Amino acid sequence: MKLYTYYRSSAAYRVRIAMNLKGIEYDSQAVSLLDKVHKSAPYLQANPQGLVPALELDDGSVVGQSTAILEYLEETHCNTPLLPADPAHRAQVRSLANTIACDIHPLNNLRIQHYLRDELGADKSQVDQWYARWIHTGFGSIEKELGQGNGSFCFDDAPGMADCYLIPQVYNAIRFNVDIDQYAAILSVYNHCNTLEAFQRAHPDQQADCPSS
Ligand SMILES: N[C@@H](CCC(=O)N[C@@H](CS)C(=O)NCC(=O)O)C(=O)O
Repeated sequence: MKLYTYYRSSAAYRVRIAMNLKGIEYDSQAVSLLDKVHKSAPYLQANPQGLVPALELDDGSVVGQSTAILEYLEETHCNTPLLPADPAHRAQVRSLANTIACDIHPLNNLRIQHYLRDELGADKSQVDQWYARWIHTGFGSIEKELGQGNGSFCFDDAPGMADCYLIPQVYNAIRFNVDIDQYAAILSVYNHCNTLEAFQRAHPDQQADCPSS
């Protein structure tokens, strides 16, 4: 399979973690958001949504949307499940993942930041304020949910689907200088997951398209 990815894309980072946890080999095709390659005709032909990531399957078809990709991988590579067996537990994990995928990430996406700045005239401090607002709203509830856990992973004692979403979102919050020191449970999971090779290999700094300086 071929993953259309960008080193700093947190949605692509989710998929990289999941593929590593599941031991799936894949080729990477870098799509530079900085150079607007995601809006180029060849990429739009492969993925008309014009977003990263997208996964080209073995039959040549291309799937966009990280959640759809993760569900596809979960269904086709069930030997290493990232969702718990119990339906109520699966719902809890999906609920955590959706807080990030639906309630944080789409509000802070690159195109939203561009829209705020370029079309609504927001300055940098206003965009930063917007960004931090939605991190704090989402992290506030996630922190309470994780506070009941063991501090190693989002759910139970193994890395799973919610960790695939949380770790890239924490990375982004740190990158955008949001003060997240108050979220002890989130930081505990973040630090623990980052000791694992599957998470380390998926890290933006380890990607072939990461600039050397
Ligand atoms: N809901 C989509 C979001 C994908 C997405 O927004 N990707 C970002 C990078 S993390 C992107 O391609 N941004 C380009 C843009 O905003 O123009 C998913 O989960 O795959």
